[in-house]
Amino acid sequence: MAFPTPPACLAQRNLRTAELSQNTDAALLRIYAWMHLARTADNRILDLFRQGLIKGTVTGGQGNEGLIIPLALLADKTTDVVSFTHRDFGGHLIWGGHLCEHLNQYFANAHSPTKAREGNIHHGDLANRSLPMISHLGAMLSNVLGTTDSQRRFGKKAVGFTFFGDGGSSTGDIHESLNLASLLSLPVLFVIENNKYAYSTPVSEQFAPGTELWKRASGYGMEGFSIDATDTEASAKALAAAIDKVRATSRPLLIEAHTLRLRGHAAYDTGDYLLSGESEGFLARDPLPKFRARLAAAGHSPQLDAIDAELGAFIEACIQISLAVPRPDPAGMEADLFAPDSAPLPWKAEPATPQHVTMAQALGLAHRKILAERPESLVLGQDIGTYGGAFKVTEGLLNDFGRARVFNTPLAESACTGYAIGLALNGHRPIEEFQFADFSTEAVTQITQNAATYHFRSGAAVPLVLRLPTGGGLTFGSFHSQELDSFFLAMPGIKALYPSTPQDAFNALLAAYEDNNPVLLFEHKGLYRRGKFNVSWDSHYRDIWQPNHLRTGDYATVVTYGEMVHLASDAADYFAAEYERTFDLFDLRALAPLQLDTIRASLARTHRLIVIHEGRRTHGFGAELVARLTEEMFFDLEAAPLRIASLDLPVPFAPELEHVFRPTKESIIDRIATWMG
Ligand SMILES: Cc1ncc(C[n+]2csc(CCOP(=O)(O)OP(=O)(O)O)c2C)c(N)n1
Ligand SMILES: [Mg+2]
Repeated sequence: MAFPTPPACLAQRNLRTAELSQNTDAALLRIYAWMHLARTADNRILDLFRQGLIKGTVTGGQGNEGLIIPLALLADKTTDVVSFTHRDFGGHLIWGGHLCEHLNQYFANAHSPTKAREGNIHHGDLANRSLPMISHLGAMLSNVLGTTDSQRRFGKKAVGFTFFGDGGSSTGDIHESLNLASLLSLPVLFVIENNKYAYSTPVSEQFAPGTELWKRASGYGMEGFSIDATDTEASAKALAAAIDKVRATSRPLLIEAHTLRLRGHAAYDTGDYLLSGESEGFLARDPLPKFRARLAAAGHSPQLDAIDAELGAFIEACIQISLAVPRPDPAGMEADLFAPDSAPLPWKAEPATPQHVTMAQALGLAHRKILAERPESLVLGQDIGTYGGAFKVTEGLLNDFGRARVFNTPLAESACTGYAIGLALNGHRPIEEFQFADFSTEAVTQITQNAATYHFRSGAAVPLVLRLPTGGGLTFGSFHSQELDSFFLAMPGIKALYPSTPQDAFNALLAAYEDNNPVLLFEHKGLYRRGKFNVSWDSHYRDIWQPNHLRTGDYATVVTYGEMVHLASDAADYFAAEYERTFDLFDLRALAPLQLDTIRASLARTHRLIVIHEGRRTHGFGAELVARLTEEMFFDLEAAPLRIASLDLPVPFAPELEHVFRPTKESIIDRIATWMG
């Protein structure tokens, strides 16, 4: 069914700064119309929730319109970047789309912009750089930084808009993002929506008495000020000047907007915790009636009445249309987890002659090739510039490709990963090095909840390579030695490669780079300098997504990856020599998605399975491999599968302890010999 035609008062979604002084009343009436739309729609959404027609919960923006409506009207929707919060429904309405489309999101029906995979206000408009929110407060700030930077790199004079509440102001991501924006000099307007409460927690329990959040700006080297967002006209003028300034200076700016949350935290909130008279005080400051009274006093009552009537009828008509849309179809959910495979990039057949290199150098070569041939590529990470990275993988790249494309990041894994996600959403393809895989736990939300879920919930691709120097055996202790493969891959939406040779590492970086999804590249630190081998252009580089059948044998099928490939290979030599028993040996290479066809075929022949990995045993990657292969191959198996892994402990420091902690050639031989009986 066709969408109802919006009334004329909604015809314009833009407001220029000059209009506020030269054509003030028309500008203010435009603001009023969108405020009234947002308020009425928010109220109706609450009704529909209470009638059971909307599920989950709804968090209204009632009281926040004096901020979000002028801001969204003033933004340049053809260039700017935004990520609205749960109080910003009015912003969504202005940024793009028809009210029916937004209602479809709330009804979670077949036409929902998130395909009903996300609820209430968790949608965006990626074609127009409105980045959808995830629930995790603070997580979207860095995404806005990345997409805004990407816009600037493409020559667009964009401004980024990002929001957080008085509660969200306490999260680490907020601090990391403010610092990062200032450091990189990004044109981002940070807006604090201070409505005095975070759910039931008052600001007095959020930060120390006397704290004024906007004053934090100076600590980050940026300008900041506060506004009273219940005074819509003043708020519009202050926002207009701020946006112009950010656009012109390319410096970030922090505004603390004193705003209101008139309907409590969410639909179910009883507001019992409010102090006596507080609620009445909020209502007395409600921006909408105040603004209406100001316009009525200027003689605009007839227009205001007409706007109210037209919008009321429009909203009801839209609700009826959206209510009639069918329920969503579960078909296609699994296929949508990952962005579809991309065509191979037109790589040059270089290096044509083999280079005799270590794995670290092979990865360096792959970076060099990508930076030389792919203008959208960027390399970032701690100490990866002049220093060349903790493992010297990126050595020389800064010198050859410049600081704009190869740059150090501050010690802020979460915001830097969020920033990389933002870059990836807008046509850049970042490769981010974590100094040690262990530090990626600082970015777990960005990796597993944000990047990994993006395609499923929005249809947008996040082509992002996260390089993780991994593994133990080097006396680095608990926090520089871990295998985090099964930790991350317990979450859906992430691909992962784990090469064991220099050529595979070279191929893996190219394959990961051209994939349209977040790809974890596990690089075992013990392999970085385990001898030099020939590496050259390999047109079959995408085979890295398949297991490599390294040895043929008939006694058992051994599945392993990473450094363990070499230990397993040595063990296989031993068994061939001492026991005259041979193994089919597979280097898995791709941990996600799993490709097990050749391994199943092998098992059908050998009837015995051995899985070896360096990660811990319990909930380790082997648990999944053994479970899956046993489920599928149970009647082919002649013995219980053997799982060889590290102990269920933190990685111990001293060599004598670490030697016992993780599999060694000797312990692998012992375990297999015992298992063979
Ligand atoms: C990191 C994180 N922790 C907890 C929550 C649960 N939660 C959702 S909204 C909210 C309160 C947020 O308060 P504030 O930032 O002031 O925004 P407001 O809702 O007042 O606009 C909380 C605790 C969350 N979404 N994210
Ligand atoms: Mg709040």
